[in-house]
Amino acid sequence: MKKKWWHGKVAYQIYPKSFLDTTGNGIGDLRGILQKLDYLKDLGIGILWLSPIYCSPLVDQGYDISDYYNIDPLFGTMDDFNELLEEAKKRDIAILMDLVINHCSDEHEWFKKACADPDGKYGQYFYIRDWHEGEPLPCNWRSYFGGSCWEPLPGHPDKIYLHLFHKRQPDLNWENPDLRAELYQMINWWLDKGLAGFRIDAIINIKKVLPFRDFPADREDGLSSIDHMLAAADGIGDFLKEMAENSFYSHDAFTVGEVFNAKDDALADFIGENGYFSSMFDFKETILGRTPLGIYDWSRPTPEQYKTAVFEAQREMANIGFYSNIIENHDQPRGVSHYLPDGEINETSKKMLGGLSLLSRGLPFIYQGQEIGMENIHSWNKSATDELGAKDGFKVALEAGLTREEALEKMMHYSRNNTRTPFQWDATKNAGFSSGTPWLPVNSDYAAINLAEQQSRPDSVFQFYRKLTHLRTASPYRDTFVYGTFTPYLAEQKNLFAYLREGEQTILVAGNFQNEPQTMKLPAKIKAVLLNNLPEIGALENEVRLEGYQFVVLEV
Ligand code: TEU
Repeated sequence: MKKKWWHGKVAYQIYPKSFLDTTGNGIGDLRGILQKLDYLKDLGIGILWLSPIYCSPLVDQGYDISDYYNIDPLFGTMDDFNELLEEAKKRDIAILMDLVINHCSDEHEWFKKACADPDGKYGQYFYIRDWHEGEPLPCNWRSYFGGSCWEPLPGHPDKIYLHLFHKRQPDLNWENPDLRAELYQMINWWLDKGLAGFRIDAIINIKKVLPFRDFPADREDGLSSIDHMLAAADGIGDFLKEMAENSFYSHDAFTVGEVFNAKDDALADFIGENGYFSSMFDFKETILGRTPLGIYDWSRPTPEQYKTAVFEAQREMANIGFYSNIIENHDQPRGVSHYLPDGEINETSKKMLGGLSLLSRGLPFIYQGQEIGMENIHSWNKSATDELGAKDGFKVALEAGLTREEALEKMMHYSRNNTRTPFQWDATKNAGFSSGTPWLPVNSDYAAINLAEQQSRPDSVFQFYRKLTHLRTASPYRDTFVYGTFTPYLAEQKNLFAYLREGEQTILVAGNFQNEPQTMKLPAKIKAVLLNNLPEIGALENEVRLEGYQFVVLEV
């Protein structure tokens, strides 16, 4: 495998709106990120992904871009951004922007021009169709945020346009070479500026089944999940290859795709040696327990299901490339609140979950706040359902017959706002995030869970994450963690999540994913204990006794 500059890094996702507010307007900003670069460096971070900071009406929190070439004044200026690139470079931190090119905002000038003249050049940048009241729609696809994916074109009662996400996020017509050329030009503009690469949003959606047609309805609304369409769509590779050849390859850019619905045999095309992307997120664990009926019907995975999904992803990518590993992002519940059983979420179990994820093969991404063990929102407030996904989920749940309380409880767990609450810097007002009123309330647990407290305590979750990143980036074991093989260990032993990383050394990584102790046979004698989330380890000649949620990293 050809070595790449990004292989040995640990990446970190910033959700700028909720990171650090330096102006007092309740919204995080670029100067806040600048202030914390040293903090991130100290944490061992080498790649930073910023969720969107482009100009946007923020209908979908920046995933609706109205100008790809400018920074939204809410977040700062282009000068701030240039300074961020420069300061990050000094610290050997690569910056990634979010590339949102399946759709733009309805406030983008392309869409405005398309509305002004649907038959002109910009009409071809979108999917616009003639339609008259009473006629069937071109297809019955359900938009991700609920309802039909067709909406009347503003100013044209006899025309409609396609939006797979919110109606204020019109889909871009990738079949049009002029549109594609315009996007590549924009991508190159950012890369020429010194950007290291991109996280690529919802990219699988760019290829539509054409001509539009219905798929089997999967809910009582008579609509069909986009998933059916994606499974039937062929030819996305031509677009992705063209994009890579026109922009990414020549810049040696790092790209990580948000790919939920890739076809089973497509992994090598996506992230293999000359793949479309450098990496893509492993969402095998993310989608566990989800059903097409809606959030109200979703259930949480057991530790065994979680382990099986990780092992499957590891097996699949082993000889192909590197997945990017996460336990959460800005669209998911907090990983500790989702994968650890209720009542068993504590610092020991949080360290175990983080350790299992960060030491797997692949590129680890830490989502802001994960390194201090931030949790889901604890008690309901407006913020839990005040986001597009949960808002629709709530409506669907009520339609399915759940009571208001039952529906709220479900949304509380899955609301995307769980991970979007402000970063908890310290125990002062608003967790030190803002001197004003935060755009989204701070999690009520901030007095107990905050960075300042954890920085001063050697056995904190934060200090444990530092040790994890150190093992991967700067220790004598670095190459084994980065390039070594991954082999499940005692996979059949219930609630034991263990694997071997083998390279120059042999390392056993093991977590006891339950409250009860259990014994684990050793493959060989322990040469060194590299990490342990408890003060001691019950080691005998051929086995170790692991306490509840104990996590150990052993050279054997
Ligand atoms: O998410 C894309 C996407 O497919 C999601 O709907 C995903 O299935 C779901 O969130 C999983 O819980 C991306 C962004 O990450 C998200 O924040 C945006 O809302 C969306 O694209 C539209 O740009």
